[in-house]
Amino acid sequence: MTNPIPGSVGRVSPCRLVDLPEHSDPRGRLTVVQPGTGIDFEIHRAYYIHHIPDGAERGAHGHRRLRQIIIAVHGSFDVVVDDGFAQDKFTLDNPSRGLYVGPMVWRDMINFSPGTVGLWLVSEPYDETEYYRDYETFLRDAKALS
Ligand code: T46
Repeated sequence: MTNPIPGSVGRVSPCRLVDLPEHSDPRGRLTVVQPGTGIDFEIHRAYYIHHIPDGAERGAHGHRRLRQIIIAVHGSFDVVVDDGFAQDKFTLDNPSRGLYVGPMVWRDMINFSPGTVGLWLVSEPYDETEYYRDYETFLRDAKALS
């Protein structure tokens, strides 16, 4: 499951962890997400997941164009990424560190800790036709890219 070359998954644009600027003072910590600070796309939509039942898993899809930063704002979960050639698993457990996932990457979100809130900041408006929901179709198109 673990890829020997970190960040090598993602043939169009590799997946990577992004450290987000954090401002800490006696009142707590404030984290900033802004294009230019490790994020190379304009944010056109945000959504978050919460009240996740024990054992639930999300994802099982890929995107044709969408780029995204995934942040565990509270709690933790794992993101398994797969570009049709290699897989890797990233654990998100720090609200000041996001995971960039680019286009043509299949992803699964698993191992949610109780009370997790996950935030997605993405490059495109919602468009169901932009999703791959069938792994075999994703694999066929991903392999055609090489
Ligand atoms: C992802 C994971 C974590 C909308 O109407 N607008 C939206 O922007 C989104 C993201 C979803 N929806 C509707 C479509 C479905 O009726 O919300 C419902 C659940 O969405 P979906 O089945 O796509 O849920 P997941 O877990 O498969 O995936 C969603 C995101 O689509 C996906 O990009 O990373 O949450």
